[in-house]
Amino acid sequence: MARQGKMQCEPRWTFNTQSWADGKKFKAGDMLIFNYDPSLHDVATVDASSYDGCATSPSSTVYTSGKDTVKLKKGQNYFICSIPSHCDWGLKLAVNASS
Ligand SMILES: [Cu+2]
Repeated sequence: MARQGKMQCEPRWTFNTQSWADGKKFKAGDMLIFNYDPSLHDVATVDASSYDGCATSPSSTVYTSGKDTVKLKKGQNYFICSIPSHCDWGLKLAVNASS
């Protein structure tokens, strides 16, 4: 399906959310809006190994406002919740954005 302009999407930021992006097509510059209870979760950008290992790295950006807008970059974009164990319980998301 053709699409024009930038898309805004709101991922389900809760446990076992990995499949949220399945079947969705994203482009670089699209916005993901993370809506969640900031007393429960945060959103951290991570690289592939940190995504697999459920750990943030010094290069991670951690968002904590509860309504955080993140612009997708080209390629794989990885997000986890950095609260201990939450990523292990599936609060993680990988989104592939084409150019
Ligand atoms: Cu969490």
